[in-house]
Amino acid sequence: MVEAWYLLEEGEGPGPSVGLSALRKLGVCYWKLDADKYENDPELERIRKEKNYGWMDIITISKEKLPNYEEKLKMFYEEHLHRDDEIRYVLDGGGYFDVRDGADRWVRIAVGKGDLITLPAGMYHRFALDRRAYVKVMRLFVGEPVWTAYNRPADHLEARAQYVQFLARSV
Ligand code: KMT
Ligand code: NI
Repeated sequence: MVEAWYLLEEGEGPGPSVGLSALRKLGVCYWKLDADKYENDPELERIRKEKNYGWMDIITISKEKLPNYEEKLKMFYEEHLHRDDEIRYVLDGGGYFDVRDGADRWVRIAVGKGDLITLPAGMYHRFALDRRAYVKVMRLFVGEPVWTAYNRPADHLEARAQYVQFLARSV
């Protein structure tokens, strides 16, 4: 099971845990796969077919492997959204996806090896590495990838309006 909890104020430690069904209501999808066989995994193939995740690449986020590491991490940790789903499959290492719930509270989702997670288009989120300072992820995309991040506030975007509507109907 993927671990998720509310983020409290600085220095207050982790807040109440958040279950998979609550994440689902926010539009977050999650699968657990065997990352050791990502190169030949029928289950991954099934998901990619079903969800139309035709495009993929693999990136490593670490000081050694990622050019402009510090700058990129800073960008990932700025609260932002995309016009498309963010689909990530963790092959090694790990980190945190922080997402906003319906009441604009931060929910921290700890991801590690074997976690395939999707954040819906229009959802405010950010990403941070954990103490391992290393993650290897497969990025998946429907069609040609667009990585544009819109930092908050981005409420004027259609993708945001649609997500807000989804949330309102999802409670
Ligand atoms: C994003 O847009 O938030 C990211 O790509 C985060 C890095 S992927 C682990
Ligand atoms: Ni993002």
